[in-house]
Amino acid sequence: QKNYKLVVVGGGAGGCAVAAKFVRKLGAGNVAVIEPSQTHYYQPMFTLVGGGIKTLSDTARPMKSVLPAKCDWIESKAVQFDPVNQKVTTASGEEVGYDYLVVAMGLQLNFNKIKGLPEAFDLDPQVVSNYWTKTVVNTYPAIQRFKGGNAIFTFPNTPIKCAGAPQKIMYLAEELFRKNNTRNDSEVLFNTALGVIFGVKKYAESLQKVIDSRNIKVNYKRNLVEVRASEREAVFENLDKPGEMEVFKYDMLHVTPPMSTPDELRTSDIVNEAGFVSVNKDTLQHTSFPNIFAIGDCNSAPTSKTAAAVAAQSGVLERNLSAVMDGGKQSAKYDGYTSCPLVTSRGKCILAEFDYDAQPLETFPVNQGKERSSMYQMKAKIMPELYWKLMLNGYWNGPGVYRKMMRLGMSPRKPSA
Ligand code: FAD
Ligand code: UQ1
Repeated sequence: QKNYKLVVVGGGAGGCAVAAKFVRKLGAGNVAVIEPSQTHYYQPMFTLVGGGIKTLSDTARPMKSVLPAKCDWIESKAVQFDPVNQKVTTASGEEVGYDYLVVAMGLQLNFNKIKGLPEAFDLDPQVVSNYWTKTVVNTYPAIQRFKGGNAIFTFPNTPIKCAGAPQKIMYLAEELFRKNNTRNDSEVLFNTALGVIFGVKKYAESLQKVIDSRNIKVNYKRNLVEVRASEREAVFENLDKPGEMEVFKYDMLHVTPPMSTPDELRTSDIVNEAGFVSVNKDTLQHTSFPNIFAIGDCNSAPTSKTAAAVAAQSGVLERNLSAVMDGGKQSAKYDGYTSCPLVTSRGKCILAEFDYDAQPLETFPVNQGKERSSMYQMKAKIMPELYWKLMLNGYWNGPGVYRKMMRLGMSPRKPSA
């Protein structure tokens, strides 16, 4: 059995950032990353791939190029966690011991929880999903093939990553339908398992205006349970009347799948009842095992799951895990910061930023509840650079410091309109 001072499970957004930070502290040979995938994807760009603005290869880099050179890369899946004996077992049967463990395994897409999926992706090219690398490339062609009828966009009844993404692609598609002169012959529907359009009042109000002005129909408490590709029918359960089904005809269907933590994690001893790694929401330390921390989509911190949240968490985790390693007191506290750039058209974006209390926590000295081209440029041009160059190298802890700087010399409280 090989032993490391620190083992990081997952080489995604959070895993790379944490590994980079700690290999600087602990030195070469002391940090290992367990990660099975050969490719690292910048998932926030999938929205723009589906919208025909970027390509899948724009989002991809070889895993080797993003993992810190001084870390050992264990190229396999973690399949078993033994927190008592401080080791992780991989799919290839290797046992990896650790003093400290950081879990950063993200979320698993559960298309198979919907009857008729994933088969419908192969049977009907008008069934697509931005969430999966195999299907994100089909979204734009499906939009361009659409000649009218119902275009349905779904939101599942589980926590998901980037809760704004299911509607961002709808806005991009609706705009293309107008360009293609098919909008008058079509209905654009957002069938969501939720009861609100967005969890933060300020941005929900902004989005409702977009929805009204663009004549989009929202059906709340509708959960996709089946896709009948041969009939082009999508079956939704009415969550207000459990067991009652409603069938919608579709001519294009964008599916956001139910999600959970990966099976290997969900069935382990380090998760809560919902399957998320059970952490203290302020410190990100495990609630039972002080030498375990978790970052990002797979942890139990009750915030909206985004790369922006991962960035903010990475700074908190760095300080607190360092304190634990050095025998000091944990001093950093995560406020739940998360951000969702709500792209509403090619060139416009509402930049939502908020905390655990669903209160806006905006970085820029403008009203971010408005659709802005500056925020679109930030999302499309600046964010990718920031992600690849700073965040994955452990140099981006979110915009918290800049937010505080922007406020200096300005009014202490931002006017809300
Ligand atoms: P991930 O980055 O998903 O990484 C998880 C890693 O764990 C993966 O590399 C995976 O291979 C690995 N793994 C899985 N199972 C195992 C195992 N058993 N053993 C070892 N490794 C394993 N965020 C934003 O901030 N802004 C946006 O605009 C935005 N838009 C999005 C749009 C879409 C369509 C999607 C899909 C996501 C979007 N996100 C956005 C969310 C963002 O991509 C995620 O929140 C972020 O990547 C989470 O980081 P993570 O490290 O927790 O997980
Ligand atoms: C962010 O930090 C981040 O992670 C790198 C994202 O993911 C790509 C984001 O989309 C956003 C909006 C942020 C927040 C950063 C700023 C400058 C507001």
